[in-house]
Amino acid sequence: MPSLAPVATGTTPDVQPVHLHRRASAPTALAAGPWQVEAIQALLDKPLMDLLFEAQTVHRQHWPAGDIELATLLSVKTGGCPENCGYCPQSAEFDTGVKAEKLMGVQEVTAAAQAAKEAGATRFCMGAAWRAPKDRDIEKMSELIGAVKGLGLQTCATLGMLQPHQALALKQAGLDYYNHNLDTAPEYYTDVVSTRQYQDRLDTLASVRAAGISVCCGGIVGMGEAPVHRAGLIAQLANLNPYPESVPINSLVRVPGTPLADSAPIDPFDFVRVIAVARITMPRARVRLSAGRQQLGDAVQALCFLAGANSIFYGDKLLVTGNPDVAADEQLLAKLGLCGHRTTETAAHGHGQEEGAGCSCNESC
Ligand code: SAM
Ligand code: DTB
Ligand code: SF4
Repeated sequence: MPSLAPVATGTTPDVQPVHLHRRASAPTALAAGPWQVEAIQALLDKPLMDLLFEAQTVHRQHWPAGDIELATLLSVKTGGCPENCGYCPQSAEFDTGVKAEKLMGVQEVTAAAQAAKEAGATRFCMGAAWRAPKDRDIEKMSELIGAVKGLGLQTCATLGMLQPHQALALKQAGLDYYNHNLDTAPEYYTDVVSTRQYQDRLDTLASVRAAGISVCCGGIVGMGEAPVHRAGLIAQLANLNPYPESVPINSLVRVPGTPLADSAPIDPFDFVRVIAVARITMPRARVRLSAGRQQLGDAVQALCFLAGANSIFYGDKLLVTGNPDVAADEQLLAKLGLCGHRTTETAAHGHGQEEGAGCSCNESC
């Protein structure tokens, strides 16, 4: 039975013994007991070069060098959400200019997924601005999932809170991953959203896991949280048992009209630190450098890859906000000698290729 109770988080930054090499061949059971928040904070506080070296060392023990997963997002049901997540442009409570739309049809979604595939994406993630889908929404989503799966893409969806029978229906429809973020530490959660509880998120994650769907779960930094809250978020993620297969780390996109629009931007090196600590604590997870890449610039993104990020959102748009365009990402990956094209995961070693050029990864791209 997965253990999904919130882990007690301390606030003292006492330095505890840090276990840097908890190796696990797959994101299954916790190898060496739960991560303590203090131990994670000690990692976050390390001299940056030491932290990067450590993270890259762990990365190379578990992943081929240079392999970057490309995941494309599509907002299939935009706006009008009844939740009040303080970061989100799609909440009906905030005046952000995002209009509520109906769920997209199968033809439009299939065309977008086909275009993403042709551009090189291997995963297609459909997002809906729902608090919790109704059963009839799950039926319609099942049709979309089947169509995307039929193109040979990995499927991912993020639809809000799920009941166990809904997760099972999505699994049957062919859903590979479900994205449901914990967003921040439990202690900071009520500062960000009041229309649901942290435990609601954990319950949905348990339903997803129980249905046999791979878990995509991460968070956002730059929401005014303290460093201890970043450590608390990573502890929550790393202590999920098993930890998520995909861990998206978002840098807040400050959208005018949202309560968090005036948050002080995070120091880019602190963002890199969070990526590095995600890599060290969850060695076999795909750590995704997610929202906020437009603000980071090429050099900081390169540091994120050095810190162990091995996935990006790929395509000109996230859900409703912008993302670096495909041409810019192709150039960046080529400049860095990273292999972002047509890499696919295999159960055996997490990396397989259909084709690729100029790649520096250790496999025969
Ligand atoms: N409604 C569903 C839910 O909340 O799980 C799915 C869509 S929601 C937009 C998916 C995730 O996007 C959120 O959990 C949050 O982590 C991220 N997100 C939303 N707005 C963001 C922003 N302005 N900046 C960074 N990440 C954001
Ligand atoms: C995730 O962690 N980040 C993505 C995806 N999962 C669904 C969403 C980012 C949203 C950024 C703001 C927007 O465009 O709505
Ligand atoms: Fe709704 Fe999801 Fe946005 Fe929260 S993050 S307001 S649940 S769409």
